[in-house]
Amino acid sequence: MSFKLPKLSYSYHALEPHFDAKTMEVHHTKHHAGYTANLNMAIENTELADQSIEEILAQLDLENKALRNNAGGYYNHNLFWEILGPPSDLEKAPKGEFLEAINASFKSFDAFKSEFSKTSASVFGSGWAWLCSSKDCSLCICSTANQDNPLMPGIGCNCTPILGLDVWEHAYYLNYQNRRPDYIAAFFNVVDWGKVEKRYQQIIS
Ligand code: MN3
Repeated sequence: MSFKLPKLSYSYHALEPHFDAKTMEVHHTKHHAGYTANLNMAIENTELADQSIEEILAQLDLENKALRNNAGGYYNHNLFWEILGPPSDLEKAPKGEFLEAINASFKSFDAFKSEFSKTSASVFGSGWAWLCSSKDCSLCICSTANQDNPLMPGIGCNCTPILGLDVWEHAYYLNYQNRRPDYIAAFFNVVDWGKVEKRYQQIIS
């Protein structure tokens, strides 16, 4: 079995003006495709070849740099594309018991956005910011370097990601240059909270 680059459920233009089409296309067809190809090379003819990406990440040897970077890069981008959507066709805010969980963990949705933005802006160099959920319904924000993610053992972020923001320069430099805070603000216009809630429900159920 080998991993496949997922098709996006929207066009490269669909997230404009927040995420531009050229960045989306290069990000998906070059960066994500590269992680996918290199992940497949790293697991070829090993006992990992029949495992799910979650299984590979859960038992990852952090010293295996090729696997760490590319299994992480593959999973992280899958999640990233999944929770985005065209601004005209998405749920703009959390609702119901998911909103209650956000309020319980962060006081309010606005306070969550502010803390998540601060964490994203503070990642030094390349990495990701995450909103994670535990089985007890509590939520937390954390960040990881490079293509690491909270599913990797001993990474210091002990829960399951339901939303992630790529803060590598390749995710925003064409449109925003060095203005990462503007990119972070734009991100919130293209998050589909219905998709994030779906991931939340899978973890707590
Ligand atoms: Mn990326």
